Amino acid sequence: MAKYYQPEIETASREQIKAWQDERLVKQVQHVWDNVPYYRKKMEEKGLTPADIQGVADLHKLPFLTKDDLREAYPYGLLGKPLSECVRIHSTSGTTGKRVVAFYTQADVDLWEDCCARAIVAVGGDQDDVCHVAYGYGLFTGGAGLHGGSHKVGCMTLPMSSGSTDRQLQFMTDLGSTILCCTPSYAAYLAESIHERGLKDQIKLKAGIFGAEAWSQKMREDIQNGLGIKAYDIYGLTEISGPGVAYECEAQTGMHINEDHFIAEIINPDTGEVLPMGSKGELVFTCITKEAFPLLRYRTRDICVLNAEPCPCGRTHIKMSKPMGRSDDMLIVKGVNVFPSQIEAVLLEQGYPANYQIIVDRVNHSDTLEVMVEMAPENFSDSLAKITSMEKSLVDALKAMLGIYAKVRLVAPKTIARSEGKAVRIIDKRKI
Ligand code: DLL
Repeated sequence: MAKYYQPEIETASREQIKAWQDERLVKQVQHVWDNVPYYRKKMEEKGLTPADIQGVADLHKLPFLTKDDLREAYPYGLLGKPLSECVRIHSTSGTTGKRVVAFYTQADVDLWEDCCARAIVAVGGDQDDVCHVAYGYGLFTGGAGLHGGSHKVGCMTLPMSSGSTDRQLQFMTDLGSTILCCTPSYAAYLAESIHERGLKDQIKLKAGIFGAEAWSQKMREDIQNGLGIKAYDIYGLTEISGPGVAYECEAQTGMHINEDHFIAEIINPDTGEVLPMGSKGELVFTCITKEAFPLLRYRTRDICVLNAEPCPCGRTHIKMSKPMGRSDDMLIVKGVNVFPSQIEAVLLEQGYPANYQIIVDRVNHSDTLEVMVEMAPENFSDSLAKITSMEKSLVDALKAMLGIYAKVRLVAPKTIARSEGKAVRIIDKRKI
């Protein structure tokens, strides 16, 4: 028997969901028009006023927002409420000086936590569960989102954050964690560590809520077998709240989008044209209830497919597939967003030429990042000591920029093959 956190919402009729979306969109457009001059200007440039948006059927008229807009408007340009009414920020792993910073009022935090609570209940969670949150806490939304959702459901919440595997396993066994929330790659690593230490009999986990990075069906099977659990997907992005924008139910066939808060569209990433249900394209979200960071038609750059078929679980909200890739060059490495431009900025700043390759792989379910870079002819050296010291300072500079370790391999000038067309900067060997 399926459980729902907010049954009247999660199983509402399609007519009801449409009525909510129509009404909330109209209100939200007025809110943005009145309070976000940056977006008002974009609407004016298209000759639009709030009167042009009478419901979801008019959504396509509104201008898009992109990550570039967020950077241009950084930090307060898209704020929809006075700072005195905001209670929290979260941020994505950044680019040079300009991270994406998202703001929340208390109502925004509440609705986000409701979304995460729905995700926890959808995997069978209730007040008797011990919810082990091993997503990072801090600016990243993973820890805070699932933590808040777990509280709302009434689970015993273990705010573990990421890392310190020994401590994770100790609490997991001593306190009997039943639901694990972390990135799929960390779940796979925990499964291996449990196996190596012969702890499987002492683990009480029954379900896991894994997201923030791409993972395959094969990885799902490995985690399910390794931990003896059911592994569920969860999707979200900082700009739209964080985790819980969409979540999987017991059917494990795509993630229900919380359509009472977010309207999803699929567009052709090249033309911006809205595509019919079932087409593959770029996912675009419009927030219809958020106050402080009310993004309209935000281009996620995630490529996926929407599905409006009825779900056996009884939830009526449409589902999105796993993201199948990106329409930009952002890489997600160990759950951290990495743009090649960030790496290039560090290399140039340190006096290297822009001849480099970024090699991403997944070894034992964990991502690795390597940057192969040519030394400038004037800095070329074949002294091992000098190369090691140069590599170390690049590793440190990259860590400061990206927040994660990247292995650096310095090579002699002209080693990296030149391309006649677009330079091949990224080699992603992960099979996902
Ligand atoms: O990753 C929020 C999150 C935290 C989601 C914990 C799920 C669990 P950002 O750091 O802003 O936010 O990164 C957002 O991560 O645009 C996708 O490309 C990717 N992503 C998120 N969830 C999934 C998923 C968080 N389930 C970006 N599968 C998004 C594949 C995902 N990619």
